[in-house]
Amino acid sequence: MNSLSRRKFLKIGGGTAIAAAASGMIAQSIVQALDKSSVASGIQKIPTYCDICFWKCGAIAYVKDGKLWKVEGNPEDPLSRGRLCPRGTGGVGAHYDPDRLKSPLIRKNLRGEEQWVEVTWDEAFDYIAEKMKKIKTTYGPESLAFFSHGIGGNFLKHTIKAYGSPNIAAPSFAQCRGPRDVGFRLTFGEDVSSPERTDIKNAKCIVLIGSHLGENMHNTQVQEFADAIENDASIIVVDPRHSVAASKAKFYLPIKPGTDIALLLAWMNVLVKENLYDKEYVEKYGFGFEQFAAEIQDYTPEWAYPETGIEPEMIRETAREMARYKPATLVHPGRHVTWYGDDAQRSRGIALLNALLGSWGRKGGFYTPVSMDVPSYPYPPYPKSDKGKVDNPDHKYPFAHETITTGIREATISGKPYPIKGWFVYATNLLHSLPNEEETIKAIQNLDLMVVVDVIPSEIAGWADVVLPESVYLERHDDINVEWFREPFIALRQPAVESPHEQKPNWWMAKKLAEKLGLGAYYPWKHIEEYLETRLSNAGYSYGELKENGIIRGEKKPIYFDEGVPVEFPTPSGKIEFYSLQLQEAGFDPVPKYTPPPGPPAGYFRLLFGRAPVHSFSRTHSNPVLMDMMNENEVWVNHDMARRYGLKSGDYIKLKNQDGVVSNRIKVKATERIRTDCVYMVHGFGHNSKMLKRAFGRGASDAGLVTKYQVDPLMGGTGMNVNFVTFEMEA
Ligand SMILES: Nc1nc2c(c(=O)[nH]1)N[C@H]1C(S)=C(S)[C@@H](COP(=O)(O)OP(=O)(O)OC[C@H]3O[C@@H](n4cnc5c(=O)[nH]c(N)nc54)[C@H](O)[C@@H]3O)O[C@H]1N2
Ligand SMILES: Nc1nc2c(c(=O)[nH]1)N[C@H]1C(S)=C(S)[C@@H](COP(=O)(O)OP(=O)(O)OC[C@H]3O[C@@H](n4cnc5c(=O)[nH]c(N)nc54)[C@H](O)[C@@H]3O)O[C@H]1N2
Ligand code: SF4
Ligand SMILES: [Mo]
Repeated sequence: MNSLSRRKFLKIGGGTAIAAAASGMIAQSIVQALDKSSVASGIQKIPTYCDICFWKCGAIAYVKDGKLWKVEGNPEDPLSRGRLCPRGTGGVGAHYDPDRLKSPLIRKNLRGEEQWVEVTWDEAFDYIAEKMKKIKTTYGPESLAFFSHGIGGNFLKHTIKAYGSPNIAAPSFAQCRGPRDVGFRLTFGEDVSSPERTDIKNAKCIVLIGSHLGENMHNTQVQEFADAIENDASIIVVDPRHSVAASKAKFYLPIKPGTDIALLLAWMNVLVKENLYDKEYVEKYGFGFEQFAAEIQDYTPEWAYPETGIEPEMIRETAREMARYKPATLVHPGRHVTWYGDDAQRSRGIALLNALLGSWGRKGGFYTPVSMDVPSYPYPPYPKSDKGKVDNPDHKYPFAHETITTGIREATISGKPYPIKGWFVYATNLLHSLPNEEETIKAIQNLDLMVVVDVIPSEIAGWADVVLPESVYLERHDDINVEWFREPFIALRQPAVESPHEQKPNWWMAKKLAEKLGLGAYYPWKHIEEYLETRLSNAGYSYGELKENGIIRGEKKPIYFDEGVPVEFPTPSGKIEFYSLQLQEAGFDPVPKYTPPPGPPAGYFRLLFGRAPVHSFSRTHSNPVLMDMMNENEVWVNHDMARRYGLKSGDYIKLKNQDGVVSNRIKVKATERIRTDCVYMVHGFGHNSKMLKRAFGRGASDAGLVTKYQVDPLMGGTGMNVNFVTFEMEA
């Protein structure tokens, strides 16, 4: 790829100079507009790490004359390699957002009415502590559940564990990457974790199955993807929509949505039949290969063609292309994989395909991540719960290895296996992240206590009894990030500026609340810096050095089997499980099987959704810098379909789903770049929280249309690509 097209790719996809300059300028004008007074003169550079998404890129915050000026990548940081994605660059907008929560609030009227009384922190904690004590004495401490997303939840999690609840969940499992991790665990005994252990930069062939890198802006992956493109890696993209990544592909396969298992089986069939797989690797490390080969022998490309819409010759050619570059062929495991409810088995199919190509543990495939050894803080032990967790009664989902958010929601509605009476929600907008809003609201109505910690008046905050305003990441310390990555390092988040109002950091809230609950013994430290210093000095590192540089890097270690990484597969057989007895014993298919997904009714289209490069989930639409770059979403409609419905790009319509739910108005994008059987929109828009002045009513919410979901029987993940929409024209 020439440098011009690389730049072009990064322009659409990446941490570009252009986007960075633009947001820097916008940020600067906001700084000037919002506050002309100057506190201190000169420029300070404070290293920290980003929190606009959960990738945790090392950053440097610039403070000019006492005011936050801009954020750039920290060149010392292995994740950002000195460059942030456009969202990270726009992170300054989080500090200057005029719609931020300013002080603790207690609900005045009914839940969800968004009527508040401003209170002091003391009043807020007294209220919460009293209710928490009551829940504990009446129902037991397990009846309070904690939802969080991201490293900021660590200290509150500690308080909740000290209080005695094991019910702690994040949407990153059952609404995101859970099925993938289960599929890989069942196959290799380990999961791909986050950041993914994908060796994108050394891959010679990369297969993306709905992983829309370039729109999905996970920084390191996008930078490595650009490197791979520059090194002429062969790219194969499978997506019903011609994504940014697809525009870089040698082979683009516009698959019929929901049929990826059929394609995976056919690919594996070709690799085995044509003897193209890594025989030596499979013989040495594989378990049950013969049974596996027998199971897949009928899944020919001709069989897969009517299911997937992908021509048999294309299936053969792409299988051969993968084999040509093995073991440096990376079939990307994806991340947000909760699509159709058969997701753990689809992910297992991806794991098996990688196993045939010998890419696990090999350069250009999956490396073995390493980390520094930093012991956790020596806290007193937590109380034990006799009741156990509430989310997965009788191990209904036998392979769930994390807590299922929607399982807690179900228990909150039914009161079974035991009642849940309190929700403590930290940094997760459950109304946009869990499927079926109505069920979430029904659960909330059963609660005696609902607390939300947020930085802006999000939809979920609107349903709280108590809202606690947090300092944004550029104003606070958090736990250190001891990352598992291709090289070991530790990163520090530390404040660059003060919070503008009454906002406080999570660690402060967690400690204060614990003290009000009589759990002060769990907080032997006075300030988080004492905690950080203890953790680092116990590990033999200098907190002073970390403060100075933001990053401490360890020595590089081997990360591939050929470099001496011990070859271990922590599965029951100790090998790569081509045939899974674990699955068989639990009553599931030991090798994935394909069941066609129900298609859209006449006049309806499957609703698909994904990411925009400049926004994170539903959390950045109040950020003035990022909203300046994109302030509403569009619905992609195939241009022939658009013509049939008399629609053209720029028209506004509403989307109505199979259950009669109608969205906000949304702009049409008529395009050749999507199949005729589906439509696509960016997730996270369509806010209806009244206090979000800039974001309110802009674009439509995919979450609102996701009333139906298909639960994964292996692990309880919620497949959300099972909703269908039709068009309602504007009158
Ligand atoms: N319909 C639909 N549902 C989805 C997805 C989808 O694409 N479509 N994606 C799924 C995926 S992959 C994931 S990972 C999840 C993500 O789900 P969530 O993590 O719930 O993502 P958000 O909706 O952005 O909610 C984040 C909340 O944290 C708040 N916040 C931001 N910064 C801070 C902070 O510093 N402190 C505090 N206390 N709060 C903060 C934001 O204002 C926002 O309310 O959603 C899943 N659900
Ligand atoms: N800018 C930005 N980047 C982000 C995030 C963000 O909020 N903003 N969030 C991060 C997080 S937590 C996650 S989990 C990831 C999510 O990003 P990814 O894991 O890369 O992708 P998904 O959101 O699962 O899928 C979206 C893509 O899948 C395609 N697709 C839909 N149905 C099918 C199907 O049946 N088959 C195939 N083959 N493809 C299909 C869609 O057309 C779309 O291109 O992004 C991460 N990166
Ligand atoms: S990927 Fe972007 S938003 Fe996420 S942490 Fe890195 S710079 Fe921040
Ligand atoms: Mo995610």
